[in-house]
Amino acid sequence: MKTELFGFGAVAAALIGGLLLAKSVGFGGAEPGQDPAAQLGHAMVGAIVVEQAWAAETIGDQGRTAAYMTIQNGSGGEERLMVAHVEGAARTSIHRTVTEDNITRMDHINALIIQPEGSAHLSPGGTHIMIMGLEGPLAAGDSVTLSLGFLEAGDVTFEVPVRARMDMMDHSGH
Ligand SMILES: [Cu+2]
Repeated sequence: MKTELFGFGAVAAALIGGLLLAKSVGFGGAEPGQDPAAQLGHAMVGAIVVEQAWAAETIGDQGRTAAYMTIQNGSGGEERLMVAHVEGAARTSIHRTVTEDNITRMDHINALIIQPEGSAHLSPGGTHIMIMGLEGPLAAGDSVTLSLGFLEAGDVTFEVPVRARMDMMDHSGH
């Protein structure tokens, strides 16, 4: 009698557990990759993974800003970011910030090298995608369409969120 009760309890527990499991699996199954907001600023092409990409809001009507991101190269060979383009911008180029003798300037670089199994971090005050000649202002909450062209992996186009400038002490001009 006792064992039967135990047996029933175990079956009931398994049933309830199974239902809960089925429900949570079903719930989770509908989510991955379906939420466009979760994909903002993320892209994959070939062995390249771009993460946490964002563009800074514009200041006034100067029509220029910069985009930042982490680019991971999963291949065993060197990769190069050759070109970038932002929809609605006249010009987009790859810049690095250089400080010499307390003077900070931006240098255009022809290609951003990403080491084999390495990554490149584009961040305020460092290497960035310079966006110039924007048709209109960009505000936090907007998004822009960014295209990146890699020598080996090819091209990828994705949406990048526009965020407020977090570092107001950044003197690099954007
Ligand atoms: Cu720049």
